[in-house]
Amino acid sequence: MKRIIVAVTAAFLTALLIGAPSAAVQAQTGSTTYTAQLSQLNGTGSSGTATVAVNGNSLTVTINSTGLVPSLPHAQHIHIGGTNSCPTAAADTNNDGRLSTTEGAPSYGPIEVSLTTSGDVSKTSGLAVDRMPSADANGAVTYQRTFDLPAGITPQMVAQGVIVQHGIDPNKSGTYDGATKSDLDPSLPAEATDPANCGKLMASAGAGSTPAASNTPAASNTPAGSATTPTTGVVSAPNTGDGATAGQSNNLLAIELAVIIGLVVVGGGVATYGFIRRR
Ligand SMILES: [Cu+2]
Repeated sequence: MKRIIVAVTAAFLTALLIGAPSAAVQAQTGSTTYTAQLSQLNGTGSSGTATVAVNGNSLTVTINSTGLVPSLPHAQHIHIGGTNSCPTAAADTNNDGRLSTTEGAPSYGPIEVSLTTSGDVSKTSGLAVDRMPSADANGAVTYQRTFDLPAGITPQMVAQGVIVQHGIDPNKSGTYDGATKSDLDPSLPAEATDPANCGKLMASAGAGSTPAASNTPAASNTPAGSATTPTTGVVSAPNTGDGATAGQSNNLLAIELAVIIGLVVVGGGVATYGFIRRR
């Protein structure tokens, strides 16, 4: 009788644990985080990191970048289309020594989401520089905003997106000037709209990816150390559904899956042991 109880208990435990991973994944599917490492275009030396957390129709975009023109606004967008990639210098098809936004379009496609600080985020706000973030006196831009996707843009499209920040100052005048006019708006100098950096959004791997953890100094990003509660990993899954800390959720998910796999192995061992003893 005792052996039967052991075997039944082990079988139940195993079944429970096998069922657990799907429950844990479901608790996480509300939010997906994408990360882009921003690299310079037009020799600006600019770099940075952008994260996009997608939660249903809502996006939370966080950008921290440096090397931009100090104290000037920088138009920034999610471009979608082309080959969904960042251009190289070879994209300067008219060989004038600078890469215009249009010349980069075969790589990153058109503007689809305008990363404004307030109001409309559709492509029609692409050059709304009065609602774009300004770099600080050191040329750093810090941006975070949560907003709903503009009409016609799906989360699947965002997953293919490329982040681009615009505004360069090759003549070091400290302002957007020069005789060359913008390919996007002839009333603006080209410097105001030429791309300064670019980064392709990539799905943040569930395995506690370092990009997601390192790029949000402004957010209250609790380090992964706090997530080391292995024995209760499955039980704690529901409280990680908070979209604002999607990177953290990914870390928790990875830990939970590791714990679940471990428990399944142990459960299987116990079941096997009970089965052998029964014979
Ligand atoms: Cu753009």
